Amino acid sequence: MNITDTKPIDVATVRAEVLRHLKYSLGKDESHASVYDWRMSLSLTLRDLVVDPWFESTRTTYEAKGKRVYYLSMEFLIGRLIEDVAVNLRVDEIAEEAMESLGQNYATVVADEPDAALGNGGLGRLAACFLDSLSTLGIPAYGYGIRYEHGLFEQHFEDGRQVETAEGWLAQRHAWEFERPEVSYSIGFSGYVKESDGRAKWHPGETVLASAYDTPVVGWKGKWANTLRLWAAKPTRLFDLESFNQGDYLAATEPEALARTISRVLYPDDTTPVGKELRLKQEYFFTAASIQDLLRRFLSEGHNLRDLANKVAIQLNDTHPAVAGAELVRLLADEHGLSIAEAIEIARGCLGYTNHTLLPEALERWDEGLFARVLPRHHRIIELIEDAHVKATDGSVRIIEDGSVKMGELAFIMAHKVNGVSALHSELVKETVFSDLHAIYPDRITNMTNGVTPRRWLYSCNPPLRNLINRSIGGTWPDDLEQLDGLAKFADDAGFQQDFRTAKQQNKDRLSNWLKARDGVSLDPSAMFDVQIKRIHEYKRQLMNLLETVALWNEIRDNPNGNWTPRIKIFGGKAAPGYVVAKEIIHLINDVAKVINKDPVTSKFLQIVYPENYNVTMAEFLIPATDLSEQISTAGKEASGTGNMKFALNGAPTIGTLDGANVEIRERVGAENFYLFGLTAAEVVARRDEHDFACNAIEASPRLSRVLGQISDGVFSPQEPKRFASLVRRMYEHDYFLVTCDFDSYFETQRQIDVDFVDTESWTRKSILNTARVGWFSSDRTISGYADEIWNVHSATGS
Ligand code: 26Q
Repeated sequence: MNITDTKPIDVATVRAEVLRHLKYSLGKDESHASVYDWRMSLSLTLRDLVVDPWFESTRTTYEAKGKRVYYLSMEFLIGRLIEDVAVNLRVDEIAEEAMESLGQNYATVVADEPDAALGNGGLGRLAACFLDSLSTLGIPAYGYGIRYEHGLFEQHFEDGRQVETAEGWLAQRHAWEFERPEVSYSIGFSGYVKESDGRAKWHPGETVLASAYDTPVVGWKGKWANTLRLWAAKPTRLFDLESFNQGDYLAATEPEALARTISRVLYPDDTTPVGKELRLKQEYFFTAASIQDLLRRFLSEGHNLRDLANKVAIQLNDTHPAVAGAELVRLLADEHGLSIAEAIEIARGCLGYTNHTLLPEALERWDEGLFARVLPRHHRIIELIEDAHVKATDGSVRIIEDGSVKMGELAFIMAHKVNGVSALHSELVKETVFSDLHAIYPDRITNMTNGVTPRRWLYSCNPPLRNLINRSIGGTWPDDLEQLDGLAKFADDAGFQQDFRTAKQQNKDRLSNWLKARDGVSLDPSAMFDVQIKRIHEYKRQLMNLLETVALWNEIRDNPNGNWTPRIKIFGGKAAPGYVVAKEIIHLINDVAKVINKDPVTSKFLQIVYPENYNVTMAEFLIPATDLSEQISTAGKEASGTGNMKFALNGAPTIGTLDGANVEIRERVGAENFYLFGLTAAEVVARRDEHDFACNAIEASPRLSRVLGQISDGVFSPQEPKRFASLVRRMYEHDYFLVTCDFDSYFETQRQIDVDFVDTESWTRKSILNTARVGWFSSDRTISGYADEIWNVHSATGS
């Protein structure tokens, strides 16, 4: 069913519905309505439009009794929803007209919506793209996660240093969700296990309720809508009346406070696990609620548990929900009486595990004592899973080792398929982190290269380019992105080139206006916009980008009358609050920006901009406006990257290493349209073994030596000259990510880009070919791959 086909909606209807919601849902009179009231009314109007396709999808799925996908993820980094929903329902222009006819500026209303920032970065954003694609493809699916009261922290700079404040998206009403007070499960922790008649029973010492909140997720053209079900933690007993009556008012609210803590806040650490009890409780909380929920649905359809794997596909987004394996075994064996061996087999048939990192320090491990205390039954079950595995494989690989429970091994052993997220990464998964398990199960590891949704990351964030593409190849590309290939034939067409440049310029102007209004900074819209936006991490090498910026500054100062290509270096990204080195890098970027931006000698040619609080919404402004995409991680460290795909799709060539999905992007756009530099993954490994590799590299590069000297002498921190001395010392002594080794080749590649960028025709050609040739990186393609190869599920709409 296609809502826009069956129920044509016009401006007058939307207008009337917005007014109805304003009055009856918000209780506001038009004359007193705030932007918030208008935004809520519009959101509720759009939400109404999703309900019919949502019901229809749910009904179809129940009637078919087919297989469903359950995507378990600690993170869903969604961003704003108004435009997303309006675009998917094809009512974006109608909604805009309706709001304008009510005297409301549509852009202002849209901008009032806070980002739903229930994720840290790539992994969470990937989950959001997958939800969009699952609905677009009409695959019956649920996303399961946590309804955090506070999403990812907000970042501010104080004297150049990152300061975090709590995010508060739920302080306002969340317009898109439906509360389901009747859907709740009791989730236990700690306590003890009692065995009788050969059957174990866990008696938790503490329980909380997991209470469901559903958000419909509508796909392209409103043909199908799935559900994102997020769990909020609530107390099983609201209030301790006894304490209250005894006058201890604080103790009376204690059960409530304790329970709610579990869904209070998103852990802001990407890539370095924290090992904290609360995090373990969060993981188990949402995993157990989700598994109970899907089992209830399965059993309500009258199936036999032995058929579970024919009806249920559970995908684990990294190891964060890996306890699902043990929980499923516990329910099947302890609650439903299956044998442990049978339970393990059935669970494995359902489970798939996606790995997102090779960084050894990022692989989740739990202290065994902590784990056994919080989840005593699961601890025992994991031992049984390990026994079975060891017996079957005369195994060298353990799940519990040296006092820790290794979640990667648990996820691997309990999954029928394990996937990496780019071709290179999947090979490295086989060769490094899981080489032993790969030798035992050579068919288990597979690759599913990431993708991004073209609806949000081209259609909706880039209207000028979207319109140009529609005029050139028609409007059916958003759900068949490889049609963009049809643009390649215009790559040398002068008229098309001019239109392509105009679109880019409009996006650059839009970004400039947005930043001017937000932060008061002015950008020269004719300069090259050179952009690196992602979490701040040493392996992503924002530091190398900055060192190159300083080197360029030096060079311009040495030759101020040179023919320099004006550039604006734009950085965006947050550091984990406890990641000291990442925070030093932020401080250094801001300090260097302060000095360089006020240098009258170089200001025509070079500017650094680092807007605070990078998020999904900022990405939607930045990416379409970008001329050059920075994807410069140390080879072998970035599992995939997804920003790299978004930039290429929006016509920005990449400067990048042979890392993650860069490899596949380059293969597709062509080597001549991708600026490659740096060591390969194999060379990186070899170079690290060379004695004094960093000192040697620095010594061999006068440019780099000079820059490091300036930083450690306090040129950029005159009020505290030694501020960055230790950061620089680290470069010499412990340059684990090989900034020093790749610096020269990075610098030289950038100078080639200076030359190429001003050859307007040839640069435009490269840009066009980037857009034309990256259609394969649609998350629709990725999800089709999971559906065929891992989940064995089919579209219910024939998409
Ligand atoms: C773990 C334990 C405790 C607290 C936090 C965490 C945690 C949270 C988030 C660990 C890792 C993450 C996020 C990882 C992540 O975003 N990885 C990225 O995943 C993308 C999607 O596959 C890839 O494109 C990126 O290359 C990868 O870095």
